[in-house]
Amino acid sequence: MQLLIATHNEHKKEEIRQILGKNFVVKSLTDYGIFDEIAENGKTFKENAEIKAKYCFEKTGIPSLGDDSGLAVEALNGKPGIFSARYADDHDFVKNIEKVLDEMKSIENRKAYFITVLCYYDESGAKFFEGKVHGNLLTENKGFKGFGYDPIFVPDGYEKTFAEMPSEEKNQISHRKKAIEKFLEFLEK
Ligand code: ITT
Repeated sequence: MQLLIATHNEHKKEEIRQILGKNFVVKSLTDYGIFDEIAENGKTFKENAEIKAKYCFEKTGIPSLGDDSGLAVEALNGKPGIFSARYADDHDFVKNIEKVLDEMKSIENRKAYFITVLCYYDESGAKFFEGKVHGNLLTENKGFKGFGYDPIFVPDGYEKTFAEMPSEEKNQISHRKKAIEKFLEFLEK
């Protein structure tokens, strides 16, 4: 099956490609020469995932998968949430982590979760799939793999951050993996 991944984020695309496996021909926006900044002005992960997937399906006619994701920190009332990519500065992972750690200074409750909402869009319209992974935030960065907030997030049941795991390990337990599993179950029906 051919699938267009509606993202400009290469890390996300690569994780999605790895998780989907061999039965999918994964195309990126670059493959279709789409460099447009897609305005993510939704108020929820779901709305933003649909904006991306719908835009790409309407532009290409190829079934499209939008991924809107982020980190929700309990003590920060769910922030950075839908603003995860631009919490301190647009796609500046270093500054975004610094802001979260700064706001979490001297806060003992370190609970947080990653969430992905996928929107699959084809001629039948939109379908949604959600995945979450719970864990705790460190007080400083550990590890260099992955992207975004991976260096400060330790998933429950582990003693290392997502950024210390090989991609295969993160991709077996992540929010993205859980959402994609639900998408694959839907396709099998
Ligand atoms: P597209 O909109 O082009 O897909 P994006 O990076 O802007 O790319 P989002 O708006 O969904 O995507 O923002 C997601 C942000 O949440 C991302 O930039 C990271 O900061 C964070 N994030 C999402 N998934 C993550 C993961 O698996 N590990 C670490 N951080 C993640």
